[in-house]
Formats: sequence, C-alpha cells, structure tokens
Amino acid sequence: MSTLFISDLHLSPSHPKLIKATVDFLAQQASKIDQLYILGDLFNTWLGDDIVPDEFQPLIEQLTKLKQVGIKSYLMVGNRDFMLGKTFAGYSGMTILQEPTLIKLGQCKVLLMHGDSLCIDDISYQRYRRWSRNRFLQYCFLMLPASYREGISDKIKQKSRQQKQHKSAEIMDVNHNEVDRVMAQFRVDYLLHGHTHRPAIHELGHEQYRIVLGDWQKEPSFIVFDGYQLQLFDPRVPKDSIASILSLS
Ligand SMILES: [Mn+2]
Repeated sequence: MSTLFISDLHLSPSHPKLIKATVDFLAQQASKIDQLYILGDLFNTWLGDDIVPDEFQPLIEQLTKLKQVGIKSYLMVGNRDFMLGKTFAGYSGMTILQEPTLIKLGQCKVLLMHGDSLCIDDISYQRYRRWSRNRFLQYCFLMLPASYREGISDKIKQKSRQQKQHKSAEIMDVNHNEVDRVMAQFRVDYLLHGHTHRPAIHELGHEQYRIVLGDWQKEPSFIVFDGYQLQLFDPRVPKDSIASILSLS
C-alpha cells in the first residue's frame, strides 16, 4: 500500500469543477493508498470551521469515506487555510498535523512543511504571517460575524495581490539557507513541502533532497510513496526523470 501527498489545491466555491476533480481523484486513489497527507492550502480561503460553504459537501463526504475504508488522512494548514481547525478536520475524518511534522517513509525520516515559512526573503509576508498566526487575533477574528470575516479576508487578499506585483520570483521562493537550517535542526535528509507551486525533486548535495509538490491549477499534482520509491506526478515535470523519481533507502 502507498502513501499519497497533495497540497495547494486552493479549492473555492467559485470553481466547482476543481472540487469535482478532487473528489473523483480521491475516489480513484482510495483503493491504492493507506495514508493521505494534505500539506496545506487545500482551500483557497478559510474563514472558520463554522462557515463551511455547501459546495465543499461532496469533498467532506469523500474524505469521510476514506476514513471508513481505513485510510488515515492528515492535514497541515497552509497560508490560505490556516484558520482551519480541529472541528472541521474531525468531521471530515482528518487529523491536523502541526508544522513541521516528522514522519518515516520506509527507513527514512522525512520532514513535512507547507513551505511558506521557508520563504524568509519575503519580509512583508513573514511579518503578516507572524500576526496572522497570533492565537489571540485568531480568536477575535472567529468572534466576528461571517460578513466581517469575509471583508477582512478580501482586503488581505487584495493587498497580497498588489504586493506580489512588485516581488521578484526569487523572493517568493524558499531561502536555501533557511532550508539547510531547518533540515539540520530536525536532522533529516528529506524535506517535503508545497506552497511555491514549483514542483520538483531537488538534490541538495550530501544525499539530501527537497521534494516540492505542485498546485492544482491545471491538473492534479501529487506524490506517491510505494514503500521504496517516491514519485512526483505533475504535468510540468517530465515522467521518469531525475526530478520526478527518488528511491528512499
Ligand atoms: Mn501556500
């Protein structure tokens, strides 16, 4: 049996086709996997577990089905859906993972992250990240009526869009020193994350690897670990290439 990794689906009620594609994908995978890891930004926006759009109902049902057939599903929040909590995870049959989380694939330790915390060159984003993850501010946000929360979320997204126009591609990618630092801190040779929408398996030297999931804007992007090999499936990465297959030993 296999372990499946996905991230950055950015599901939203305004894109019902992508929700349907996700539900179909998970239904297809159900007979092949025994674990599912969602590494952040499953949803494009999350305003609180008490405001779940009806459009997500088929997805919730599919996730519940996975649990019923014995598949363990784990969810790490991303920079878009960090307000997602235990209540929603619980009734969708998922367990929330803290970031970062260390798991074992075969004999190898693998560190799982969403990836946004690695982009330390993006100083204004990291500032926003610090206050948006403040527990007290989050508590206050969840006390607001739905329409207020929506308004705040829209304003933040609008500002982020404006700022992104002035940021270079390098600034929005991971900082390599920060990657080295985190991997040394957790003593791992493998780091698996999403967020940057730049799918690839990078060899870092010294038999260390950074494995990056892609987003779902065009097609499903996912990683499968079959017990020996880790394989990245993404339309942008050539199949059977060095950037798509890694043996874990
Ligand atoms: Mn992200």
